[in-house]
Formats: sequence, C-alpha cells, structure tokens
Amino acid sequence: TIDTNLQLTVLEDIQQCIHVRDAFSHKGQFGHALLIAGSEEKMGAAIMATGAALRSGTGLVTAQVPASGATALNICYPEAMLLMRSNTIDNINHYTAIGIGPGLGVNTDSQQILFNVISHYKQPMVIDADALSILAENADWLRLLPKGSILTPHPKEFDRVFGKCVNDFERLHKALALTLQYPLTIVLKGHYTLVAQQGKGFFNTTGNAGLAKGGSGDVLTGIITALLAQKYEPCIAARLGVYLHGTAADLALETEAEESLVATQVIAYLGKAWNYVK
Ligand code: B4P
Ligand code: MG
Repeated sequence: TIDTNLQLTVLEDIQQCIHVRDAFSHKGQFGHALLIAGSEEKMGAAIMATGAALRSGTGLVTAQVPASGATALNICYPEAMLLMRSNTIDNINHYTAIGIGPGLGVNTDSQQILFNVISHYKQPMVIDADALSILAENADWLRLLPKGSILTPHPKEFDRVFGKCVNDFERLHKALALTLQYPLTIVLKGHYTLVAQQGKGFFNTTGNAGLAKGGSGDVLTGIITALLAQKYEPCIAARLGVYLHGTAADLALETEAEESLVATQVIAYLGKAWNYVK
C-alpha cells in the first residue's frame, strides 16, 4: 500500500546529499536564483525570502520587487540584485531557479506575472503563498508548471488548491497521489512537514513551534529556491531545505524562546544549521 512509501528524513540522509564546495569554485557554478515576491503592503516577505536564499549557497540572487520596496531590499541585503516589478522577465531561462509567491499579492498583475513565468520558464521552480492562491483559481495551470516544480502549501493553501480535506490523513494521501499524477514535488508544511514526490513521502524531523509565525514560510521558499538554483534535484532540494529551516529554528533556541523567535533570526541561524548538517 501507499503507506510503505513513507519515511523520515534524518540527519544521515541530509549529510549524504550535500554538494561539496570545491576550493577552486566560482559563483558561476552555484547558479542564479530569481525571487519574484513582495508587493507594496507585503515587502517583508520578499526581503526574508531573499535573505534566506543568500544564506543557502547560491552564487547570485536577484529579487523582482515593486519599485516602492527597492530601497528597503537594498538596505537589508546589498548582496542581492534587483529587478523592478513588471509582467515579463527578460532572458528568464538564464536564471537557474525561480521562486514565486511570497507577499506577491493576488491582483491581475500578479496573475499575469505568474502565468508569463510558468509559460516561458523551462526549469523546476518553487510556487508558494500568493502564487498558490492564484493557481487555486486557475487549477488548469497545474499542467503548465515546469516539470519538477515544487509547491509549498500550508494545509489551508493545500485545500485551496486541491479541494477541502477533512483531516491531515486525507491531505497526506491526496498529496502523495497528486505526485503520481503530476511531475511535481509537494511540500505540505506543518510540524512534521511532508515532502512528496512520485508517490513517496518524507517527513521532516526538525523545527519547533517558534516557526508558527508570519514570515517563516517565506524563509523556507528562499532556501529551497537557492538549493534548486544549485542543481539539487527537486525532491532533495525540498527535503534539505525543510531540514535546514527546522534546524536553524532549533539552534536559535540557544538564545531564544519559541515565543520570541522571529523569521529573520531563522535566517541568521542558517550558518549554524549548515555547519550542523555538514
Ligand atoms: P498566510 O497568510 O498564507 O500565512 P503565511 O503568510 O503563509 O505565513 P508564512 O508564510 O510565514 O507561514 P507558512 O505557513 O507558509 O496564511 C495564514 C493562514 O493559514 C492563517 O489563517 C493560518 O491559521 C492558516 N494556517 C497556517 N498554517 C496552518 C496549518 N498548519 N493548519 C491550518 N491552518 C494553517 O510556513 C510556516 C513554516 O513554519 C513552515 O515551514 C512550517 O512547517 C513551519 N512551522 C509552523 N509551525 C510549526 C510547528 N509547530 N513546528 C514546526 N514547524 C512549524
Ligand atoms: Mg506562507
């Protein structure tokens, strides 16, 4: 039965899949991540996704944001490059991964961007947050997503896209079944986040309730996009990303309580998390 396809992701699994960084390497070997995120009211999501991507190994990070948010992003992360919000993106396939959705909004411009991106981009991408809500309104677009793309819904977003489930058990089985139907990876977020691909499921074993706060999902999207940009296989990028995200939150409890932990600190602890898993 389908249940024999479930396993836990533990430290040894993660250690085995981490790419070694050659001493003679240069940034061109680690990919270029593009984040399409943020809106006038929700710039924080774009900033946090960008910061998380910068701390997850990719060579270059570009964020496409509304002009009103450019200064904030430049001040927080001068390492990132910027593109001003527009419905089309030049040379889109030159980015080695795209993450879309955090704080993007769901207006017609956001729909246009999402549709343009999924119809022109040819490599796996990460679809999160508002991009998932847009997809929920246009479920036919699921078929158009680049092969290998990763969806990162929390349970409410999952139900919005795939229909109401009565409980976690039904949601789990639906996620697994969907990955047999579509060439996608689904990251169903929660305490034991599930990564599903080709009918197989991997439960994460790190993280704590300090992550139950606004912004922590945006951080996860930045991490996974950066890993995809470095050519980690989608299922590995998702499992490693979720594991690192949870580990950063666990290590942050050295100095924080679950109550006081904030998403920007999860970003700050990514360095310790990487050292822990290597
Ligand atoms: P949104 O407005 O979409 O919230 P968000 O911006 O997506 O927040 P963010 O991106 O930071 O967090 P996300 O959940 O993506 O929606 C919020 C609405 O959805 C609210 O109405 C809320 O109640 C509802 N909702 C959210 N989660 C729900 C859930 N689990 N069940 C039912 N309704 C839910 O990402 C959070 C990250 O933190 C994930 O990586 C997650 O795995 C991790 N995390 C959260 N709690 C954790 C815990 N207890 N233990 C370990 N990890 C945890
Ligand atoms: Mg979210």
